[in-house]
Amino acid sequence: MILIDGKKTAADIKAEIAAEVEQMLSQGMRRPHLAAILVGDDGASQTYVNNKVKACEVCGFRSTLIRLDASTSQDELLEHIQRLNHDPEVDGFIVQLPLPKHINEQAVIEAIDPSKDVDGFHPVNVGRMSIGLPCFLPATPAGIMELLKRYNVPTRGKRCVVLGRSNIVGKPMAMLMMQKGNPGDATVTVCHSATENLKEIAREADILIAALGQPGFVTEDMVKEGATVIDVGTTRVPDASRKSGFRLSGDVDFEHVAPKCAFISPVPGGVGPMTIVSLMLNTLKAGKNRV
Ligand code: L34
Repeated sequence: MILIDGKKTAADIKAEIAAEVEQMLSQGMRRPHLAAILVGDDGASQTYVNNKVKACEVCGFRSTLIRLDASTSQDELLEHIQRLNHDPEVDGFIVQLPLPKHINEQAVIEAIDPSKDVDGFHPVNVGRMSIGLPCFLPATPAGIMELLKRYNVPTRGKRCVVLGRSNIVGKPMAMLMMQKGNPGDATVTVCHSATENLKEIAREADILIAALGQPGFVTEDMVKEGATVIDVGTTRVPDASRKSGFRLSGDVDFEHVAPKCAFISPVPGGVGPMTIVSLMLNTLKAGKNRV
């Protein structure tokens, strides 16, 4: 069993990005600049956005964090987005999800200029990805593709099963795994809450990608011997023995599943850090496109 170390891989890539930024600066280009909008005070979102700001520092990027109160109206948020769309000093920006219930997420995503949409959530980028055109790839699926590539996990002709059909992970993940190339060229099945015989389907997977947000959902009996298992779940589970009062739980029962795997990614330290580094790669690309 080989442990897929997302934390180390992300650190390696950040060092590669930092070196590239130094080169850009020496050529008279300016630092890539990422802005992030965080609405409200959800604990997990704050952690993720803080990690993004820290990653910008490591990469040598400029970053701007815009914190808005949970009561911010949709119109106010759209005004911030318009300002960032038109700010020539901002290369790319994100609006951290989820948003408070009174705000329409889709309207917000569609307001972002696709050329600054470093989350890759705008329909223009989603459409371009689906037909293999240059675009910003969504960070979590892109990070998983990078892990499969760097660990030389065979994907061509392999059976890939994706658990979950969200717009930000499941759907784009399936799309990338079926596309031509390496990693890619896989035969993909997507399972969701209405899937019949999910266990049997999961057991056929050479590559199993769990993105449901249900702690411990993937048990030993759902995994084929020698499979590669990628755990996307990061759910905060109450844990009185921790100072924070919670621990992070993946969608995979790691302890019992890991011994059966060729490769497995842990939580934390697997996909999460790669999500952040993919955002850094998109920001680097946006910065280069803009100069
Ligand atoms: N707009 N919203 C937008 N873009 C995104 O790409 C995200 N996502 C998801 C939630 N909402 C978003 C993230 O940033 C999930 N996500 C994310 C980012 C980072 C981490 C996990 C999820 C992460 O850093 N995980 C660490 C542990 C962090 C902790 O201590 O809680 C890990 O090792 O898994």
